[in-house]
Amino acid sequence: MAMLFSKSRKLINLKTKIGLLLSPNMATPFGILGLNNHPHLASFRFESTKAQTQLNPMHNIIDHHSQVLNFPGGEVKFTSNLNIIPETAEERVHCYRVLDDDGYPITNDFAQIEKEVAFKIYTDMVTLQTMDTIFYEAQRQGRISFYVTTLGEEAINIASAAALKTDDFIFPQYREPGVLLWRGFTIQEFAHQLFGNKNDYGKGRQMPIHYGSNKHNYITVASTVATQLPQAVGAAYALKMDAKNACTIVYFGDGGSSTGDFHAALNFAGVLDAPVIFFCRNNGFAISTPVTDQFRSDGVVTKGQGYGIRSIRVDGNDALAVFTAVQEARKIAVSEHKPVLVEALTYRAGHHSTSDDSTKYRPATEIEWWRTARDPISRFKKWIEREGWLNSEAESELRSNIRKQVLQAIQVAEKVEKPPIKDVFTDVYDVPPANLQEQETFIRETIKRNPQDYPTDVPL
Ligand SMILES: Cc1ncc(C[n+]2csc(CCOP(=O)(O)OP(=O)(O)O)c2C)c(N)n1
Repeated sequence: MAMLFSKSRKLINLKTKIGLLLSPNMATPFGILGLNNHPHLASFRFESTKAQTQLNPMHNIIDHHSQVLNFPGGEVKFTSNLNIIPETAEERVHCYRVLDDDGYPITNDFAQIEKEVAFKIYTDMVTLQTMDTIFYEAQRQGRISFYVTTLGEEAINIASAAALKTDDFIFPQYREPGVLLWRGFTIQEFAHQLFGNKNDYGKGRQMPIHYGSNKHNYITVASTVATQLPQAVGAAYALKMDAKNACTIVYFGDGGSSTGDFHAALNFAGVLDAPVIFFCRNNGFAISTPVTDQFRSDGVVTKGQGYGIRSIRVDGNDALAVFTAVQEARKIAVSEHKPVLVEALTYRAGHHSTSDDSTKYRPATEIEWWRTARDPISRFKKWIEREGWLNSEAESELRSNIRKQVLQAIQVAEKVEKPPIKDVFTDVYDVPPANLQEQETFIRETIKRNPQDYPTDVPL
């Protein structure tokens, strides 16, 4: 107690000395010392109510040049209000939507969309959903080793892809195969990758769902969370340097926004004016971590301003809203060379992956509600039906057609030979270094000694 008392006495003495030595708002080696801002020091100067009512901070700022701090990056106004900025705004950032839950437009303020584009958005969302259902089952039957569904995020995948141009580069996380589907990657190509056969462009060296396509400007999935964010900024900067009429888009989850890569990427993009769209799929969970344990901010959208980046929050289960927002973001990125942050609010309606059981950490009723009442596909379907662009006959034909294609693709991919063992050692070095050669010799000798432990369908 005594020690505390003597410390606070020292503090008071120090304040008094500073008060005598420095005039208000005088520069110190530690920055500008706003003594007027200090409640104790300010209060004895303006004791009367009259004096306080005469005190007009705006008057000081406008009339006295000394009340403005000419700081690198721009002028900063001084204030005598000791105002600690609250942690969040009074109201959460609003969420832009076009269609209500019943598929009725609530506004005319959305991008006009051609019948063919709308129909393709619907077809591709249904294709994605069908692929997810059947490939997920194939994993459960032990035919593929792993799978990740996009259930509930079909509108995000397809409508965002529809708003881009083919020259734009895609930097996916792993829950955006729909963007690749939109660009023409076939169901068969997806199946080859999942089965890791010799037609897989990754030559079976990656886990299932790590798709990539040179042809479609789709950078290969890397499952290290958020690693794609700084890469997308670098690529966007290169596009700007080369005066290309294109941007990059990078997808990531709410979990990804907690990484250092996210913050570094936003800062670089803001400073370099890189034409990149940051697309956050805020689906409520990072595996079992809910957003309430992920950040204290109002989601991810508010982080854009912290880096000087424009941002919008959008209903991720509303295909028209996602399409409109990304189209607008692309305009800004390409014509103004500015990054934009889009936060799409959605819900991961499936498990995180085939290695997860999400009913262990969230109620089954909640999952069911999002799957039914907030399903993005049925909402969009109601809208295109009312537009007269889809009827129930076309719908059931479409669904059975896609189902057949996915089943057929599995049968084909399953029979295709696996890539040869030599492919494990190629494509990184022009001439394999000694250690790789040594490892190749070692594995070949081991297989020879223990053939029964190695798959027979991998050519040596
Ligand atoms: C750097 C890194 N840390 C941890 C993991 C393990 N991991 C894989 S997915 C995932 C959750 C990511 O959640 P989010 O970014 O919200 O995306 P979502 O799966 O919800 O789409 C984690 C922690 C990883 N792959 N990479």
